[in-house]
Order: sequence, then C-alpha cells, then structure tokens
Amino acid sequence: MTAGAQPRIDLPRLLDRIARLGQVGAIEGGGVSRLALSEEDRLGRDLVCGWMRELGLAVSVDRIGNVVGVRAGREAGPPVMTGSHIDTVRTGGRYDGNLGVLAGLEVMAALDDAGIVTRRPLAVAFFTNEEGARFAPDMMGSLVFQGGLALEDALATVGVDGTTVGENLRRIGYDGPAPVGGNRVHAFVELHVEQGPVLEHEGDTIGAVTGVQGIHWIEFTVEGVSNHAGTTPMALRRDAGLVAARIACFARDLARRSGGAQLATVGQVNLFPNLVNVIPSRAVFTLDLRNTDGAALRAAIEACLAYARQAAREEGVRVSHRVLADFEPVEFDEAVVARVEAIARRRGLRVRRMPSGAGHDAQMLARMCPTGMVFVPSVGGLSHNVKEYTHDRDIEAGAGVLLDLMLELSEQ
Ligand code: HGY
Ligand code: MN
Ligand code: MN
Repeated sequence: MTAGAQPRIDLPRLLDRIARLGQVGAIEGGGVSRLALSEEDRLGRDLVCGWMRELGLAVSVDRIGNVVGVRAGREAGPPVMTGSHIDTVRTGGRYDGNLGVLAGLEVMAALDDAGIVTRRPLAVAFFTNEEGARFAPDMMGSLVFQGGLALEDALATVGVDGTTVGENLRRIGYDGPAPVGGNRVHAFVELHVEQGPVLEHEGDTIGAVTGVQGIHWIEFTVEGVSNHAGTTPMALRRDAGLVAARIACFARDLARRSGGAQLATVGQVNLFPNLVNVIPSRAVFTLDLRNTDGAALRAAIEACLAYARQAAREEGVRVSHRVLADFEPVEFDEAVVARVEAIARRRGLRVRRMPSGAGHDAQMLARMCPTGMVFVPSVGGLSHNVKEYTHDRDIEAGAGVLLDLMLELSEQ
C-alpha cells in the first residue's frame, strides 16, 4: 500500500448516495421497488455506473448484466472484490444489497482521498437479479458469474410476468459484451444488512457471517374442478385451493415441529378463477424452505412433496411441482471470517459470528474464492419491507470494517 493518509469513510457522502439511489423506484413508506431488469433497475444501474466512472473505475458489463468496476493496483492480477445487488423485491428497503454496493464505492473514494494505491486491484460489483422475485432462481447473476448456471439457461428464464431474462436485459441495454466464464477473483467480501433481529437483540454492531443456510424454492400447481360454491356438496368437491392451503399448513407445522432451524414460507399464491363463489380449479403457489443443515432441508423437502401427493389423492385433484431454486448451505472462508472479527474488535466494535438466513451473492462467490460477509443491524429485524432501516452509526461502522478488510486482503 503506497504511503498515504489514513483512509476514512466519509459518512455524509455514503448516506447521500444511499438516499439518491433510494429515490430510484421509491415507493410510499420510504421503501424501494426496483425489480430485476425493470425500468427502475435500468435507472439504478445507470446511476451507479456513473458513480463508478466518476471514481475512475474500469467498468465492464457481462452478458448476464453483472457490472464490475475495477480500481487498478500496483500489481495486475485477480482483484479483491466487494459488492452485492441493487435489484430489490417489490416492497423492498433502501439498504438490502444497495448498502454493499455503495459502501464498496465509498471504500474506493476513501482510498482516493488518502492517495492510496493497493497492491492488488480492487473491484466493486453489482450482480443481476439477486432477489429472484421476478425471475427465479435468486442470486442468478452471481451464479452465472461463478459458472453454476449456463448463460443460455439464465437468458431463457421466464419470469412471473411471462417475459424472459434475455429480452428484458436487451430492453434495458445491459446485455453486456464481457464474457461470463473464466472470472478470477482473489477474495470476495460483502457488506449487507442482517435482515434479521439477532444483532439488534444482542446489542452487537458487526456480524462476522459464517455462512448461508440452504435454500429450496418449489412451485406447486394443483388442478381440481371449478364448481358452484353453493350447489356442490363438500364431499364431492375437487378443490385446488383447499389442497394448496393444506400443503401450506403442513409445511408450517413441519417447520414448527423442527424446533426453529427449519423455515417454511408460502409467499405467492394464485387461484383460478379467484372468484368468491367459485371452487378454485387451479392453485399455483410457492414454498420457500430453508435450513442451515443440508440433510434436514432434504428431509423437509421430501416430507412436503410426500404430503402434497397424499393430500391430492384424498381430495381427488392432481398436483405437480417444479424446483425454482436449490442451494446447499455454504460455509465462508474461516480466515476471512476471523479477519472480520479481528478488524471489528480493533475498531472497538461488538462483533458476533452468525449464519445468514437470507441468500446472498457471496454464497455463489464462495464457490470460486475465499469469501466472507459483514453484517450490520437491521432495526426491528425488518427487511423486504419498506420500513427496513439501519442506523447511520452502524452504516459507518460496517463500511469501516469493509475498508480495513479490503486493505488487508489486497496486501496479503
Ligand atoms: O431470498 C433471499 O434470501 C434473497 O433475498 N434473495
Ligand atoms: Mn440482499
Ligand atoms: Mn433481499
């Protein structure tokens, strides 16, 4: 690291960027709706790419729309990379993903202010469609970046609105030229809001994230028979909506019986014809199953599929399913986790090791390089909610840990 002043995070500058990006797709209540590959996503991408160029980063866009800004080091070679995502769920907050990308830009700016050139190049990335709320699976861009999903399959993915990733990527102009394979990264570190209640509840400021739990998304389709709600005896019904409800209740009871490690969520339900006085002939719904224990997650998946078949037999309907996402639990690199802990302590911050409940791009990068994450507290544990909030002091603390972490990794 060339001699220079001690780099420091300029909090007002970081908060200003968070606020300005938060205006892109702003919705009532202080949140953000910036679904992957939407017009709002395009505007957000344009804004962040502009900031990358203002910082003198070499910006590349790859064929799935991942954007990487590189700051040259004294030596060439694979960069120390940070980043996250700027797409959001439809009722998202301004910190989920966005904080990690903008804190990465702030690290670059702080190094510029201090006149520091690191040994290794540094990079800030935002990956396409981390949320998976419009196009499954989630973490799609980072999965293609890592080589875990073929580009053609990703581009052909049909979203909840019936259009494909490829056509939307072209429409917003982010079907970039950079190849998606063969990426080399020295290490990847991601700053992210916890999106849960643990840090706040325990009074800790920094989470040294040990890994990410397994994630499995199933889309069920149940097909019964529409009929009149007033003339059809209960015993003669073939009610698709009922079977959907039974499967949802089974999954929740299964999770509750497992003592907390197993999570089950039915987030999306579509009934047809969805009318007050018509027995539904079709139900299409999603089941999100997660567990830190891979074997337990497999068992929960099988139990839910077996129950769905049993309920369908009992109700005389047909049930089919397709897998929308399937990711094993991931452990982050112990040396990186230990660095997060040591840096936080050196900065006088309370820190705890913890797994991540949410999926992150880091879980894909962990397949290709030493990877870790830094969490900061979410007020009230809220996320995927317009009221998502993290205190300024915690943003400053997290960005400071990220700065030191990238400096250490770039000189190692
Ligand atoms: O689903 C997740 O955990 C992430 O927000 N994509
Ligand atoms: Mn996120
Ligand atoms: Mn999210």
